[in-house]
Amino acid sequence: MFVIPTIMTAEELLRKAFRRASKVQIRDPDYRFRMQKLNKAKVDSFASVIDTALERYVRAFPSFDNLPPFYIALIDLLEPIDDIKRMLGRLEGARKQVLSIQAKTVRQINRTAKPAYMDLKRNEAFGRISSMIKELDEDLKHLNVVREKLKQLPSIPTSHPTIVVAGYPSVGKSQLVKMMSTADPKVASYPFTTQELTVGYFEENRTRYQIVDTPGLLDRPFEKRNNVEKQAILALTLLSNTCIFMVDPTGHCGYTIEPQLELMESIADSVPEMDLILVINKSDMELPEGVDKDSIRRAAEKLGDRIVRTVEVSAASGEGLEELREVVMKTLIMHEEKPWENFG
Ligand SMILES: Nc1nc2c(ncn2[C@@H]2O[C@H](COP(=O)(O)OP(=O)(O)OP(=O)(O)O)[C@@H](O)[C@H]2O)c(=O)[nH]1
Ligand SMILES: [Mg+2]
Repeated sequence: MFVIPTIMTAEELLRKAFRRASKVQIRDPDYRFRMQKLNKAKVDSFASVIDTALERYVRAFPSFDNLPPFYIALIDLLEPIDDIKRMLGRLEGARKQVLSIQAKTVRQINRTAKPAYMDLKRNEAFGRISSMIKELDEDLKHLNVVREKLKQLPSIPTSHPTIVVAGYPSVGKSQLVKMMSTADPKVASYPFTTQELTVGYFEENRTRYQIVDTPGLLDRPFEKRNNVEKQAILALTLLSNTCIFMVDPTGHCGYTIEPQLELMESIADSVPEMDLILVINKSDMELPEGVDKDSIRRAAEKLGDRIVRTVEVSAASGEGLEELREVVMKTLIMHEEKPWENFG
């Protein structure tokens, strides 16, 4: 998602600048002019290595104020954005100071006829710039760590109507995303789960709809989550307004229906921004004794209008998926909040 070049440490950066400055050569038969040109050129090349590197680093980071809220929320979890901004601000400040030391030193060298004074001024400039860069070392190292973290961010478009899929393990979430997608689902990393998010797409009336499978995120009661996980889940609400909550009433997933319905309530309570579509999966299979679909529907009715619809499907055979697709599109479009319209 965010491609940022490797950030050199202060020592590496200075070594590069000194190496570049030491290679400068000037031809001029006049000794004084030669020394003048040589010293100016060395200062210029030294400063320019640092100027270029620092400018490149600052520019490579995203401009945080223009990012979609989904990414702002995720980045903020990985590393407080205010801290990143402060570090980048110090890099930018140092860069400007380097340029002003450079300009001042060149003027001083221009104004003197004494080669010894030129050397002195050049060395002074090198010294001042070096100590400034050394002071930046901690920021440079830290930004390199931030860079690694930003690399883990998922690349999920924020401009398509989006629905997320929740439910206990093995209820058939991935199967559903696969069956509902017309194109090959994409895989995106999500820094807060060991698994990767699968993102599927289908198109209707020239609109591209996005379905996000959330393994390891929305498959346990919200209350049992640590803070970072909670925030990571809430970030999904900045992408979507509706969640497919899938249950498997057959027990083949390894869980009875009761804890599954409790999880649904827990998500409805803890994530008030999200409406839910209850999907009862594996309609091609027998129900165990004592379980019937009407009682599941009744449990859903307890949640009132937070459950916009209940649909029975078989993600394996495809039964009910046409209806589900219609429900998904309508729900996304009718919802007041449309996160994907805020940012292109
Ligand atoms: N008979 C039947 N099997 C299904 C159906 N949907 C999914 N399955 C099977 O159920 C198992 C679990 O399906 P997955 O799609 O991997 O479930 P999941 O919810 O993504 O599981 P996790 O990623 O572990 O959370 C697989 O063996 C699927 O083939 C269905 O409608 N009918
Ligand atoms: Mg899965």
